[in-house]
Amino acid sequence: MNTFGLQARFLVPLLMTLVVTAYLALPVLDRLTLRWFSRDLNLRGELVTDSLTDSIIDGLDENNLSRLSLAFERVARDERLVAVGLCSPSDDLILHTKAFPRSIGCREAREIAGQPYPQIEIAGGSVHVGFHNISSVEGVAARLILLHDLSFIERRSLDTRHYLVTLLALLGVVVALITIVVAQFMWRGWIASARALLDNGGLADVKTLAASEFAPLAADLRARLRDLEDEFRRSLGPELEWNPARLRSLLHTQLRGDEVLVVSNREPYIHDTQEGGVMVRQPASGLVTAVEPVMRACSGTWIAHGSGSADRLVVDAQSRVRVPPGSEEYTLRRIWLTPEEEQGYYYGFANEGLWPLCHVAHVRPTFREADWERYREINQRFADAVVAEARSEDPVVLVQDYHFALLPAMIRAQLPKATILTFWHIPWPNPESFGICPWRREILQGMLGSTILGFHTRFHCKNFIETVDRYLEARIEHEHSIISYQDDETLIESYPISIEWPSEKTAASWPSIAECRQSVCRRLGLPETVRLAIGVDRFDYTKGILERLNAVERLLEKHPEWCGRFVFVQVAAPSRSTLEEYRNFQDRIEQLTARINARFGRSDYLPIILLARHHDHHAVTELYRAAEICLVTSLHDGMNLVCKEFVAARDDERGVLILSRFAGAAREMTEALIVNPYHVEESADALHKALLMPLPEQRERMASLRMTVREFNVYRWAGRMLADAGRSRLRRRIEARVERHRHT
Ligand code: ADQ
Repeated sequence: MNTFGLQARFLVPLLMTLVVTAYLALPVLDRLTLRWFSRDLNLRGELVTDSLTDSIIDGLDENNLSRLSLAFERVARDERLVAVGLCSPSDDLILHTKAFPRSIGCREAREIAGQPYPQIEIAGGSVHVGFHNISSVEGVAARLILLHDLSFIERRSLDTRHYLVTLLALLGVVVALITIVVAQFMWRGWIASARALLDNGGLADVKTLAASEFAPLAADLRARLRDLEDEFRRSLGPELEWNPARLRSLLHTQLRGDEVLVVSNREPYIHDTQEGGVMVRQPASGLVTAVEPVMRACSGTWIAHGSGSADRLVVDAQSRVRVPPGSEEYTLRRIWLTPEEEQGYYYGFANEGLWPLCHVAHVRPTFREADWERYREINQRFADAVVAEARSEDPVVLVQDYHFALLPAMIRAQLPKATILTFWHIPWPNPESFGICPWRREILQGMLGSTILGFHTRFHCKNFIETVDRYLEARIEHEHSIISYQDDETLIESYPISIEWPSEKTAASWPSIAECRQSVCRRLGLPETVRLAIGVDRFDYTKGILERLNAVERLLEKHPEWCGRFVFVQVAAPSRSTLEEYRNFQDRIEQLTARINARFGRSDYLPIILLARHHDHHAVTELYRAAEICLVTSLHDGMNLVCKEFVAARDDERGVLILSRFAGAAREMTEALIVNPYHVEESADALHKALLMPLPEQRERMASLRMTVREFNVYRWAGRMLADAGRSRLRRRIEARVERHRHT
């Protein structure tokens, strides 16, 4: 309701009250004035009687009524006195002035004068009747009738009415004006306070909120707004929701069932020999988590490095195998690499060169000529595989990540009509940082073979465009984020990656939060009262695991009350362990964990539990649901999917996410406690705050985070990219048709 509505609500009853008051008050006022005037006229009558008494007694004694008559006429000249009459003691009218009405006799006059309002209507209007004794020494000598004009009283009463009505009207106007002014001020102040609270939202300092008189109101208001937003989104319903069905329909309508190929280094399923048999597992990788649902939806071909020990055993003659095991929804085409090739292309150039080059984590990139050569060769091998797998001249090829910077241009050289979508899963640095790469031009040229080049954030897009501007002769349309390089156009766009939102069936299959907690506590030998925080990562120096452990140590230093009550569980899957940097990193984490545990641990308590192994999806979900806090403290991260998985697992809308500002996810997940992981104090304080966070605030933040992740899910990520690809293909088809018409 706006301020006018508010004022109207107040003013209408006020005005009605004034009207009713006037309506009731006026008759009372009339009676009151009449009584006052009656009293006044009686008094006046007494005075007139006193002044005439002597003349009357003398006149009666001398029987000289004509002199008396003259005296009466003189008195009756008073404008308020209408007539005068004189009665004998036996009530006979013996003398009267000319205007005395015939209808009134002495008896009537006596009767009327005895009433509370002694008045009577005569021809000239209403008159007040006074009946006064003229006393002499012998007793009552006569009685004097005085008829006073009442019309002036009516005039005065009318005047008084006017005054009263004017006064009430004025009062009404003044009160209305004051109300409007006060309401305006109050409304503005109220709105400002409410806005301030709402702007601060869930991130407002708790103390400020508590201090504010609006705090309870703001909480209600926010809850109501969230409900309204919920209702709104629900009302839009499936229209907005991205799911496999919508993605499939998009593939069929916009890409008309065109062929889709995915290229990534990591394969989505790894077959390993174990205990004499073959077992299959899914690797711990954000990329696989993200792209797998897309492939399931469009049943294409996924080309990847066959890295499992039993991979060759399960493929056909063309190195193909149908996956996922059991449901077999798409084809996995494996590419074989020798250990030397893998060393140079994957560990060497991609992970010792490009990975640290793109992540600002203060680890120096290493560039070796031999690694670069391998990288080129393997990119070419994958490009050849794409061409071999393609059944059409213009397939849609999704190239994944920094292992294949050269692939887009290599595919373009063989399949010029292909639509190539490259997605760079890691950050893109600024031109200066990227400039230290000896093959910077080749890498940029390779990437610009793409039709569409995607990054997680606009910031990474901007860095890439500036890098091209710095090192290549390219035309850049900043307005449309399009780079034209050697006859080809590349659209640079941001597509924030996400996870597959768990279906109702999946969520229903999860054990309850209490069961997850019990099971995790039992497994780790913890009391169920423990306050649990978790971290889930690959062992990678960009993930900020050391910084996280330092924050836990600082928390226990600053707040010793958590000692014995708080446990941090770090799940870390070994990763790239053949690289020295990664082995050292894992050692440092183990040493730091041991030191902190030695410092704060007791015989029955360790503040940090390090689980250095891969966990299956079920175990990771169980941990997400058991914990109260999830710590994501990446020093630099393209997006980070762990934080989104944690939020998706919390269908109880509880739990607190602590998220690094340097993860791409921080741009979307603003309701998390955002921290700078380099600032140990800030991270420790966030941990403390998370441990103390009231349940309503947890719910509020978590509900909002869940809404975001649910809506911006992986199908949307893929859908937006594929829709852009569809538009680009349509445009090229139309251009080709126009071109044909020109030549015919
Ligand atoms: P990653 O660097 O691999 O991905 P991230 O996005 O956090 O990082 O994904 C990790 C995935 O592995 C998650 O699905 C997680 O559940 C899983 N995982 C981690 N540790 C595990 C463990 N010990 N056991 C089992 N599973 C584990 C890269 C970029 C990211 C980007 C993704 C997707 O570095 O910034 O978000 O690609 O684009």
